[in-house]
Amino acid sequence: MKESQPSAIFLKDYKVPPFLIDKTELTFDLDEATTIVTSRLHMRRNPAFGKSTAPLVLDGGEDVKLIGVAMDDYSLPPEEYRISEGKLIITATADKFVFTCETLLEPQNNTRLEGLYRSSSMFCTQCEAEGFRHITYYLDRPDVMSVFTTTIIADQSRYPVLLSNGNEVERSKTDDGKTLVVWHDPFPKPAYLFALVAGDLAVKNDVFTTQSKRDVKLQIFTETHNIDKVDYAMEALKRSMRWDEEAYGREYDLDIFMIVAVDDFNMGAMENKGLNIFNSSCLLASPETTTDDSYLRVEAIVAHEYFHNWSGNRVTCRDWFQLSLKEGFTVFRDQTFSADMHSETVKRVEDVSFLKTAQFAEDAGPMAHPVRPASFIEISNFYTLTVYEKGAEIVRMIHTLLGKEKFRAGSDLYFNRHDGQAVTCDDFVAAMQDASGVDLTQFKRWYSQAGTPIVTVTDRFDAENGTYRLTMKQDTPATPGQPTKLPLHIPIRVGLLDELGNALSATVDNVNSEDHVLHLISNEQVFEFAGLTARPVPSLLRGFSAPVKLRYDYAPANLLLLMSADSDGFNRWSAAQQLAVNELNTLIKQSIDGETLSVNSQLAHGFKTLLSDASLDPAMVALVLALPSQAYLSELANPIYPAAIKQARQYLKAQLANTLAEDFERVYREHSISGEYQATAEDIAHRSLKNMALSYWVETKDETAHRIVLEQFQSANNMTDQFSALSIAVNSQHEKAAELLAAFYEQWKDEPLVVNKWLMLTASQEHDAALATVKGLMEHPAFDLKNPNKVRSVLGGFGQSMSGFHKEDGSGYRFLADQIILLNKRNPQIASRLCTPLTRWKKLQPELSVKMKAELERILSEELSKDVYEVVSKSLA
Ligand code: B3K
Ligand code: ZN
Repeated sequence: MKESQPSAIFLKDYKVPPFLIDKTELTFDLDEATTIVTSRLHMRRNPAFGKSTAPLVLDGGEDVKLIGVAMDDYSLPPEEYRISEGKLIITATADKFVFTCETLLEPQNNTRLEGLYRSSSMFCTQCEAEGFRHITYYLDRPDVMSVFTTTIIADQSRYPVLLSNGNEVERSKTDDGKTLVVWHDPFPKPAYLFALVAGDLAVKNDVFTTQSKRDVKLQIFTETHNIDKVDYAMEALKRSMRWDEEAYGREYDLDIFMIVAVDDFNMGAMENKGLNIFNSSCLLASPETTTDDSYLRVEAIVAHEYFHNWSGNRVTCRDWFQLSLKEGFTVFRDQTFSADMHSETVKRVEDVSFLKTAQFAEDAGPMAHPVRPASFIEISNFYTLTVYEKGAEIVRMIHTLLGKEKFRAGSDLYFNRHDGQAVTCDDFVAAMQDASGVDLTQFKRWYSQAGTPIVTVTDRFDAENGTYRLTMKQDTPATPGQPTKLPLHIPIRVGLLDELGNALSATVDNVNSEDHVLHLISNEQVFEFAGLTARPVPSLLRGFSAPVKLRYDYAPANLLLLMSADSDGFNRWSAAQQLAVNELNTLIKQSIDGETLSVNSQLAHGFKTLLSDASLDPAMVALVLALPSQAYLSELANPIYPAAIKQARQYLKAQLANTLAEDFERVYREHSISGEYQATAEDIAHRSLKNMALSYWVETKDETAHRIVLEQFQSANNMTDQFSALSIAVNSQHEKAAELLAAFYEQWKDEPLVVNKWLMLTASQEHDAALATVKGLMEHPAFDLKNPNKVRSVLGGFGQSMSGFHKEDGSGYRFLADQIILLNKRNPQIASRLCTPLTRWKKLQPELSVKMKAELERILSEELSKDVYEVVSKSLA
């Protein structure tokens, strides 16, 4: 353990910066061994800070070597500045001055992948949140916005492409024959949006004409061998640009928009002004190598990063506590975009399913924090599902409370009022409130209160006067640092059905409708529906109108009714999930108690109806057929018995398969489409239902089904079908599974993105030798500890495997802890992310819980990065 532990910083301590940087002039002299960065900062004291003689304190990093410092071209002798804990401090400064400094970097040794680093043969950058300080000394905080001019000097033959933000304004040759390019970005921006790329790259060009008839040059850059895989991303970019004009009235501002794909990247992508940098896994797509899911992901991420140009770049965050200001809003924007491009209900189900599995688990664990955290040790740890996904739910609730038109008026006001500013979540809500007249005072608690509220509903029908009453209670469990909670403003969309499933109109507060938004604002409240002749079946929380856990004691028959007849597509799915969860919980309990598993499955009836209804969207049918995942069942369980969850789920799947074997076979055949691959909603829907049906059918151990898996694997003309066949073979423990895995690797070993999928599937297998398999993968030629995608595939995949990770003797936990310790220094952000499965130790069955805890303690006894220290120490607190 370190002598002194890293300390937290607090939102309440926020102060405006003492200095401003009007202009930033950077020169990069790039070279393989050392890169020299010269920065000239045109600075002045910030009038908003008040009169002061505060010293100039610039952020830096231990990996930055300072060559020299000057003030207004006077070189400072060492006694006139000092460096302490990575910061450069100059005590005496004028009110206005030009600060110059020269730093030396070794990008090739940068394994943290923040700041300037090498990926394959190129140079690239990642500056959000605090990466810029690893390039040069700076006021590295988002409320310091500056106009950047960037000069890049490099060898022409190795780095013919030299890119930075804004527009290229100059290109020449230096005396020693190198290329010199100057980029200028006219929009003031924080340093986290700075980017630079240099390499020998191929480009795809296109043009987008904006609504005001300006032509914007679009460019996507990749390594030469990948340039044939960017057409889909380019089309997605143009769709995003058009959509943001139509849905939000937002037009692109610069004359050029560039995207670059890099292989080594800590996350998905980055919205640098005019120069987005993408993890190649989130940009490249081709039918042969990319699954439908990945196609949709490429489209969503291209859109997300593009939308940041307004929600994030033109209007940015005042400080990192406000991260959800840009992330929650932008996720909401990309979710709505994808819904508009495909199916609204399918998209909603996918997003909610993810939220309920992963964000709810985060909100119930030791790292639980509000959407606007009050403190942090390392900001990189707060790019979380809470900030992103729950943050998006908050914006969605505002949309529900305001309605479409007023929400648009609110977003217009927000963008216009704050263009060019660094603002807060409060400013966002104020704009929404001012433009709509809707009071959001209590609603704002969603930003500051952590934890998932539990809403418990009971009901009573009064036949005499035809009223139906819903009593709702809300309760948010305690989270670290927040023992007591205040009531939230929770919008709950509700409809009523008669016993045949017809929608009923009813009157609430003098409004007669088939669909009501109820405002739950107190700890307990009663809502009365008038004008009914018989007891209705309630359809609660339609569209998942709030990120809460809903508790209402539904009879199985009513869940079946909702599943087949509710007018709200989301709740049809939700009812099926609830039914499946109830049955799985019965089975889990039997398994824990050592009983023989058996269940009289109502779900089978629901599935039967669904499989025979040709009028339904096949994508929705596939989603309803998907049993709750092991991860979701773990989130619901307390304590978690991993082996019981695995066994129960396998049992139910096999039982449903045997009951409905003929239906699954028929549906498989009906939805097998031929022809050229297309990533359209319609074709994706058919493929998803077909492959879901096959995954059941194969469980019957029917020979035809087994043969069809092999045939589909061999003859598929697209990765979705081939990879589905492979996954089905692996998950059903098909006798040829190992052979197929080997053949798949042989076929695709030269396509790194496909190999990543293979690594993930291999690492997440459920069998006794799972841990040994993963250890083997770490030695496999396809594995590379330097590449985050590979680490995520293998170790992330492993963390999902009930058999490998949760081995009874704790060896799975020990193995993961070893890898975290190994990666802690090399790449702290990735190491910290890998800790997530270990943070659940308190919820595990007692024998496993102690073993997991011991591994966390072992990690904590090491010399740790801030990133890993924060997660591990909070988990043990
Ligand atoms: N803003 C970036 C995330 C940066 C993460 C830094 N650790 C991508 C995005 O959310 O669009
Ligand atoms: Zn984002």
